[in-house]
Amino acid sequence: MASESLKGLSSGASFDGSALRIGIVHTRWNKVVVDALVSGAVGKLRERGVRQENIVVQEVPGSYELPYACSKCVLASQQQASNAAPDLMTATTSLLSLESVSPPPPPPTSTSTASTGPFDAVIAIGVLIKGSTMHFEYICDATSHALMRLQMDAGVPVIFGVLTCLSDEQALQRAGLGESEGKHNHGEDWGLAAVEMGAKSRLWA
Ligand code: DLZ
Repeated sequence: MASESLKGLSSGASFDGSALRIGIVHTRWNKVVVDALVSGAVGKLRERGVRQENIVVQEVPGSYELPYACSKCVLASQQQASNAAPDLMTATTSLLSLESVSPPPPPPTSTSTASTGPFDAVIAIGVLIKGSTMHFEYICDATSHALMRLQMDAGVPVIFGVLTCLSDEQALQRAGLGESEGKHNHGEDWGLAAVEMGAKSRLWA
């Protein structure tokens, strides 16, 4: 297996996440693995200074739903920033919950810690495991293309946190679980990638 430096993962630069707002959308499918990946991502976000209230986590059924949900999160946060939409994307309300939309929420108080504003990056996290039909290929293809299209169209970095595995063992290993010696939690890489891309996209604005 290639070393971290050969793969380009290790870098001297460390980016400051203290001003960033990051969305995470994850699946319920393959929950054990997904939970470990989400923890890995959140851990690195926090390590790089992203404030807890600036990390917004949303859940969807499966990977096929990730592009739509990420798109809604990105758009809602951008509209909210321009005061054109109700406050759907704070850390304490759920975008996908009708209760957060109607009745209207009370005005924010000075003690509220919920953050608002556009996301600097969104991480889409899911785990696809190949079965005996073509389902896997279709979902991998559709999901990866739609997530790429989203970041190009919305101008917001979308981190591809979708494992496309040929076995349960591969999935466990890539979430830092199981017995394998080479195990590594890829969620950590996605957290770091989100901070780097979020910081860079501010510089490039
Ligand atoms: C249906 C399905 C299957 C068979 N496998 C997975 C999987 O391994 N990982 C995953 O994230 N989702 C899977 N799904 C669910 C689909 O992504 C999607 O939720 C449903 O087809 C409903 O649109």
